[in-house]
Amino acid sequence: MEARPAVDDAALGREAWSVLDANRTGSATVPAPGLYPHQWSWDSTFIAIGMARLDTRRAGAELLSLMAGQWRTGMVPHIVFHPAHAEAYFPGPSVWRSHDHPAAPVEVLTSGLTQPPMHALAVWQVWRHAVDRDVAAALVRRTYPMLVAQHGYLAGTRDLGGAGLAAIVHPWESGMDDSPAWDDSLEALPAVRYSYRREELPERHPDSHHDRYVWLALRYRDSGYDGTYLRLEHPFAIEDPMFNGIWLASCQALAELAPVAGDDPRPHTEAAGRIRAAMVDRLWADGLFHARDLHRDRLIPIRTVGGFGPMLDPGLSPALVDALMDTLESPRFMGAAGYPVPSCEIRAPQFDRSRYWRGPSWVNTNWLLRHAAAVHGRTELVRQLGTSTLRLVRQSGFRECFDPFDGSGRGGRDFSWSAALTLDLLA
Ligand code: 2M8
Repeated sequence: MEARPAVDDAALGREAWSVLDANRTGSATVPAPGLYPHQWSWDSTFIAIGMARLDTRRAGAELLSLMAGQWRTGMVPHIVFHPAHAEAYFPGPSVWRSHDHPAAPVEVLTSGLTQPPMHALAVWQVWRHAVDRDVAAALVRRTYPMLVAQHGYLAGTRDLGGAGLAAIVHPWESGMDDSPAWDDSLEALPAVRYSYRREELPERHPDSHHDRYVWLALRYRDSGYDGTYLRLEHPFAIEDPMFNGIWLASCQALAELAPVAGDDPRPHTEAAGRIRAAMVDRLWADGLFHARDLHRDRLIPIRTVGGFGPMLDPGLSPALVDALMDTLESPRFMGAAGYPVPSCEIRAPQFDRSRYWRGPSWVNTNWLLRHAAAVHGRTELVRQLGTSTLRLVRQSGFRECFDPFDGSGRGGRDFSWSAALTLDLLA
């Protein structure tokens, strides 16, 4: 494992901030230099949460730059492209062709998929921790209608199962693209092969899966990004507990923000209640939440870190929180990992300690679980997740993800959300 000289909190904070400065392109921050040269949706929400501890204006600019990519349908795209690096990442704007779509923004090029709806939760965090209250209040008033539109899109177009949950229509929408949770659903798709240069691909995707990712994206694009097509024809539709747990937490955050924006909080609290009831009814089994494949109408058996997403909900019953805590602390997850929280159950045959969302620990999911633990007053878990996440970045730097046994870094270096959330953890 790489050895790093010991750094105190102040020096670690300075290092984190300099990573964010280096990854800045105009008002946005890219996830990592080279590897991801555009603005990614949930990355920027975590980046804004960290930045808010020191610079309210910059945190707000990060979110507003992202929301400039919002479609008139309310959909917030998973990538807002940086024009100077247009085709430096595959698939780039020439694949998504957002400029051909009447609902897409004219000024910026975007992808046609979305990502976990962290946005209202991020605005609320910025509001709670802002160093400049006036700037934060202005940000809340400006973004509130955008966030309401985003939630309306999820509740309408994305309720493909008709039960009140939002479905993801592509693994990229989960934010955990190569998670073993999607393996069977992907393998049920036709075997396809595309002719892009293989060396352009990120190392984490077995080729056959990446071809299917592209195939799914092209099918959706060729439908005109059409909601009816998603309901009737699109072959990948999954109710994911992390995506929906984050959405629920964002509904609660919107209820907190509503009075600041001069609006009624009740519809957001009611929406949260509906999502909670649907998740408990449809996604709970064996001490954890599971993803549901809508085409096969069955729960996906593998346990992943995504199954803890609904713990972000302050209204989740104490009995379910206790059961989730047991699973989290068991040898399937934290009990057998030196550095929590592995992205996939350690005992699963698909677990791979070095491959992205198939095993490694991530700063953003650690932050989410720490936030969930705080919501439920589990102070020992809050302390443990905070300390072990800081230990990871102190030892291995602001890497994209980490080996859950020895803490060594994996994936990109100088990764923005690892740096930004370090600032939040140090605060
Ligand atoms: C990874 O996803 C992108 C596709 O969106 C990729 O694999 O190229 C994921 O880790 C995702 O969660 C993250 O937002 C993105 C950028 O950091 O990279």
